[in-house]
Amino acid sequence: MVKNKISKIFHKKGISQPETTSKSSAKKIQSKRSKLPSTKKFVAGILEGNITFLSRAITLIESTNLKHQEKANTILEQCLPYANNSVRIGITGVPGVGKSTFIEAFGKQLTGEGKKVAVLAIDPTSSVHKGSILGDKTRMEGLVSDKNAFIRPSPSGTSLGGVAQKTRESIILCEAAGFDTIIIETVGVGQSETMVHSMVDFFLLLKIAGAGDELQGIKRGIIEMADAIVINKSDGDNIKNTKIAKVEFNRALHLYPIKNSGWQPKVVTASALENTGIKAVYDMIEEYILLVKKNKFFTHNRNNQNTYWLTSTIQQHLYDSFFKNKNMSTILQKEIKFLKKGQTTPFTSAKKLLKSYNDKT
Ligand SMILES: Nc1nc2c(ncn2[C@@H]2O[C@H](COP(=O)(O)OP(=O)(O)O)[C@@H](O)[C@H]2O)c(=O)[nH]1
Ligand SMILES: [Mg+2]
Repeated sequence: MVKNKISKIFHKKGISQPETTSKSSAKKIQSKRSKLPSTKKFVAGILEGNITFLSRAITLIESTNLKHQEKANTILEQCLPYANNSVRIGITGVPGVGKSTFIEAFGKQLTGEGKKVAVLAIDPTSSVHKGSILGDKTRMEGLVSDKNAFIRPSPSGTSLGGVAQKTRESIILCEAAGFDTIIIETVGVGQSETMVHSMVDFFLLLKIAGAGDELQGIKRGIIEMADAIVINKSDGDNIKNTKIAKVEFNRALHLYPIKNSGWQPKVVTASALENTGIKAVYDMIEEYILLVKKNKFFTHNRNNQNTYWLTSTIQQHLYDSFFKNKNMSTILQKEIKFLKKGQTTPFTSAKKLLKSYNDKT
């Protein structure tokens, strides 16, 4: 209504738009905003657990601006000695399974136990479905307003690999800021579960019963990765179905050999909406952490994950540097032609291309 009134005024000739903020003060605000605090201030702020500094540092990590990235790297390096002291939990499941509702209930359980929780999301579709973040925040209302919780949606418009790196770096900052429980949420799209699995200590798969997906549509690899399956929406008429699903999933889990962690994956039923089974999930993860700290798998796994990220980053870099190189792509096209004519073999061509790449770099 108000908007209409204003626009009528604007349409009358001779009446100019009233200035709501003076130009000079707007400039002042802008320059203040664009002026970044010093790295020292950033690090001190993060170590004090200051959420504003933490958020801004994560924004630097996500930035495509080279100067920002450099600053982010220095901040990261200085925060690293204070990181690592947390339990990292990955949560995955198809859209609608109840991840956001579950994280709200589970997060409240954690803060209720005196923990500090950071929730980071990896959503390769987030650039397309920006609206979902809004929906998520309303389902995590309690957690959003909890001072011991920090929620950060996935950066959009980046490749999955890019998001993964940024998320791993954000984990370090959250830990340095004193968050002792890090939840990484991902929607079951593409390779995102594998990504999340390779950066967490405990991997939790959310499912629902009665959707027929206990028998079909399950990506085999995901069940294999799971340390626990939570059958959500175990409430109302659905309780009976979830009990049946529990038996089926238990049977499925027992088909796999025991994990390197020494942990036998478990199936739990829960209702995120009615807050049942949430404490059981909490206790189960505590039990798991006790076990893997005792048998040293915890550290072993994190070391393996670090090595994996080191080598996979190099792989990605080499791949890009080769395939995005114009010279190489010209020679590659030529070799493909020879290959089609039967004048060379893939291996001879590959050797030739690699030699030419190595000679030039
Ligand atoms: N009955 C029931 N509904 C739930 C439960 N958890 C979530 N839902 C509902 O399922 C829908 C999807 O939940 P949401 O948390 O957004 O799922 P997400 O897409 O996996 O994040 C919402 O309408 C929720 O209210 C539950 O435990 N029981
Ligand atoms: Mg959600």
